[in-house]
Amino acid sequence: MIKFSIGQKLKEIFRSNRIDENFFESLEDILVESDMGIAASVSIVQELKTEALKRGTSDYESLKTLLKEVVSHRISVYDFSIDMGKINLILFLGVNGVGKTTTIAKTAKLVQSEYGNPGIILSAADTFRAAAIDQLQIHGERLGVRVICQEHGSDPGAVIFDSIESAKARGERIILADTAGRMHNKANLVKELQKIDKIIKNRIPEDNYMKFLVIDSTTGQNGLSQAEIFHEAIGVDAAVMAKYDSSARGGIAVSISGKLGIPFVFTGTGEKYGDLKRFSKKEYLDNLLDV
Ligand SMILES: Nc1nc2c(ncn2[C@@H]2O[C@H](COP(=O)(O)OP(=O)(O)OP(=O)(O)O)[C@@H](O)[C@H]2O)c(=O)[nH]1
Ligand SMILES: [Mg+2]
Repeated sequence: MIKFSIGQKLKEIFRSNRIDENFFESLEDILVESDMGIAASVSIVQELKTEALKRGTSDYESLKTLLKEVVSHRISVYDFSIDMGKINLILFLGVNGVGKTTTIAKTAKLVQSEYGNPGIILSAADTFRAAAIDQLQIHGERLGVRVICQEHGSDPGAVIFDSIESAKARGERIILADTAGRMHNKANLVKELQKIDKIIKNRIPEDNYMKFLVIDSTTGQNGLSQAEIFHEAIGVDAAVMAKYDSSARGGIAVSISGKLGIPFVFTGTGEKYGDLKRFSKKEYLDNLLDV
């Protein structure tokens, strides 16, 4: 796996430059290149400059540690837990292809390994894409969890409603709901999500309802505009950094968390069920900034 390493590049510019204006300019370019976005990169460099000057930082290791600190303030982490006394619903959001359905299956596996068997339902509320329901059913069979679905093209809100009623009737504790990443247009998608959100809000207490946005970490700054759209539409509680095993630059997390205040909950590191970890800020920063 070839990772984009800010640390490597930092070392290179550190060798050729003293810590001066040129150095900070080059650093800004590197941060932009890592997908942090221009606004975040400028403000990080500004803060680093001020702090470095104040502390009299002049060697590579101290500067890197300071950079880690400055970036760290811009990332928050979501503390995921399940309330075993009630029904919990996680709605998975994201544009098509980012890894929603796979992340749902992996989340089911993670919950099984951490909580035993709390009674999990996969809710096939992506009724837009023909194969989506089958895909979820296959995961359900493999993982030994129930899948609630209706026909392709049916009302996603009705699927969610059924899932909640069914979980209530059977005492199941966690509903992982898929959603369509694409509709005929953006306005339709937003309207549909708002409808689903209302149905859930009327039935599940706020603390037990989580909205996780899946971000494909290889898509770069596009991820920020996606986050803005979903966050504005229904509010996102946390984001999942999917496909982080590929040669993702990863700076997008700084952009999303820093600008929108959305914390990160999981990191997807492959296609197998076990390839989902709780997001670790330390690991993320080490990956991004160490050589
Ligand atoms: N390498 C890698 N591949 C992943 C990861 N997560 C998902 N994928 C792959 O990405 C592709 C798309 O994943 P899906 O889960 O179908 O994505 P989706 O968002 O549900 O897509 P739509 O239903 O079409 O909107 C699949 O081939 C997955 O195996 C990951 O963390 N790492
Ligand atoms: Mg899907």
